Parts: sequence; structure tokens; C-alpha cells
Amino acid sequence: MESTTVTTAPEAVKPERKKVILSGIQPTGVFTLGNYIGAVRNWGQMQEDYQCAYFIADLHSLTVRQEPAQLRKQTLEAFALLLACGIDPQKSLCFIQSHVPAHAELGWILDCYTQFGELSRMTQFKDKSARHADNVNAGLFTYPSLMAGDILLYQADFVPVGADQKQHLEFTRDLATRFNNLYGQTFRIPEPYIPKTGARVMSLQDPTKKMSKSDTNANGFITVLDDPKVIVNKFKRAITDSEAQVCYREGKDGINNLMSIYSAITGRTFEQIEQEFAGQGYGAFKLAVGEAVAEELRPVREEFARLMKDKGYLEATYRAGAEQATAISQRTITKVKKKVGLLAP
Ligand code: ATP
Ligand code: LTN
Repeated sequence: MESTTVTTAPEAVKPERKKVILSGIQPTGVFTLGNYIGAVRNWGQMQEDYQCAYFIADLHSLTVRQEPAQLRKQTLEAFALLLACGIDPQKSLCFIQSHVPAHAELGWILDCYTQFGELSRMTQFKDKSARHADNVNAGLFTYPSLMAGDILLYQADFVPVGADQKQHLEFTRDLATRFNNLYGQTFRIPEPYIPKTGARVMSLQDPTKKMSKSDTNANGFITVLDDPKVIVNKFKRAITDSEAQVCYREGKDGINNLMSIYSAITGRTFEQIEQEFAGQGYGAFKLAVGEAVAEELRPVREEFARLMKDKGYLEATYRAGAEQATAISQRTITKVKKKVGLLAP
């Protein structure tokens, strides 16, 4: 709490503001091992040292056609998965994006400060518009300014994401700087927070493509809810090369990917992994990776099953989160509206 009396007594010194961490994930399916290692797993580890806010980006998921009943189901499941992956709603703010009106409001305002040219350069837009050529909608195009709004509303210091989101964060920083230059200090400029290992987990079937929950080939990705046997089998079938030597080298995309996954799970370095499997074929290595992943995900699977039996708790939790997020986001959106010249209601 801020004190209004001016004093130099050390105990009255205003406590330092805890740095704010914010991130989101779309409810487009069960989280993959890529989402887990590249993003969600790290979110839980930051809760002690930072003020964290994590949300389900349901508005973003509308940029690809969704079946309404399925989207509702996936949104609740994604919220439960956040908690199952270790996010504690007592410590972190957890909510669903569409429950907090300021996201759409700031998204629209920021659209008006975003240039067509900069959105055209976004690689995610280029990829997704090629994959969904029959539905290249305006939302897919302006996706980054909605995302910038998510981040800037909460004055986030750090945004933990996988490597694929780096370009969107650079865009957010440019946009925030532009707005601040025009209207004076309004937004904090956020920093990306990208993990050293596992920032880009690749598909098990095509290790030149990122592992994605909306991949049509289910053998390409592992979900955090896959059965241990399924996990081991998917790793057994993973595409590798014909060299039969476990080592990290350019051109060995499949093995490099498996080594990165194993390293991210066990904490071992590539050198240690090379020694561990020296003289052994890929069979033994793939089995070890599969078993390590299955074991790592066991508590997530168990906690998810438990949470899904308690819908009352999930609903109460996302409602409380929305209420808090609405209050926090009001501070920024009110300031922004005033700065750009919208008449106060
Ligand atoms: P979709 O398939 O619907 O595009 P996605 O699997 O790419 O979804 P998002 O919801 O877009 O998942 O991303 C959630 C978080 O997971 C982001 O921080 C993103 O950077 C991270 N992420 C996604 N895929 C990977 C991956 N293969 N490796 C590492 N991190 C990833
Ligand atoms: N675009 C992100 C999801 C997302 C997000 C955000 C991440 C939406 N808004 C704000 C960080 C901060 C993705 O992972 N594809």
C-alpha cells in the first residue's frame, strides 16, 4: 500500500514493485510437448519471484474457424490444463481473455496505430494464411495488435513464450514505443523471455516444422495428456537419420530435436547425452526419451483428470480471475482512451 506521509524512515520505503510476467495460450487443442517445454512449464516456475498473469487466448483462436461447442469445451480444458501444469491461482492471475473487455478495446485502438506493411511481414500470418487459404480473415492479419494489447494492458515486464512468438514481441515493443512517443509514457516496454533449451520443439514426423497442436498428423506431436504407451510409441516412430549415432550436429534435425527434448526434461547437456548413448543405436535413445517425457507428464495428466471432475471450482476460479483482471486492465485502458481523445462516458 502507498503511504501519503513523507518520511525517510527505512521501514516506510515503498516496497519495490514486483516485475510483471504475462503470457497466453490459445484453446486450439490439448497442449503439446512444445507448448509445455517452450512455454507453460516455465510459467509455473516464475510464480514465486514475479507477479504473474496467464490467460487463455480464446479471442485469438477465432482467427481460425472453430466449432462453437468444441471451442467452449477446449477453453475450459485449456484453463484446467494451465492449473494442471503448475499454475497456482492463489499466486498468479489466471483468466480467460474474452471475459475481460479491455483486451478487445485496446486491440482495436492499437489496430489504428499499426501499419499494413508491418503486419504483412509477420511470419505467423504468412504461414497461417497459406495453411488456411480459404479463410484469410482480417483477424488473422491483425492478430499481433490484439496480442500487443494483451501485454501492454498489464504493463508486463517479461513475456515468456516459445521462439515462434519473438517477432510478435518485437512488434509489440515497436508499437508501444510509437504510442509513448506520440502521447507520453503510457506503456511499459516488455522484454521477451525465451528458454535456452526447448524454445522450438519440432514435429516428430517432420523435424523441420515446429510441433503444433493443430497438426493434422497426430504422430507429429505429443500432447500433455497422451497415455505413456502412446508417448513411447510416438517417439519410437519419430523420423531420424540412418547414421545411428546420437550426437548433435547440423543436418541431423530429427536427432537434434530428440536431444533437445531429452535435455529440456532431464537437465543434461548435449555432451552428457552423447556420452550416455555412445555406442547404442537410436532404439535405446528413443525409448529413454519417450519414458522420460511420459514420466514428466504424469502429474499433469493426473491433476487434469482431478480438476475436470470439479467444474464448480474451475468456474469460480476463472470468474475470480476475470474480476481481478478487469480491475487491473481498467487502469491502462482508461488512460489510453483519454490520451487518444475519446470522451469519458
Ligand atoms: P496452433 O497450433 O493452434 O497454432 P500452437 O501449438 O502453436 O497452436 P500457441 O497457443 O500458439 O500454440 O502457443 C502457446 C505457447 O507455446 C507460445 O508461447 C508458443 O511460443 C509456445 N509454443 C508453441 N509451439 C511450440 C513449439 N513447438 N516449441 C516451443 N514452444 C512452442
Ligand atoms: N500468440 C500467442 C498467444 C498469445 C500471447 C498473448 C502470448 C496471445 N496473446 C500475449 C503472450 C502474450 C501464441 O502463443 N501463439
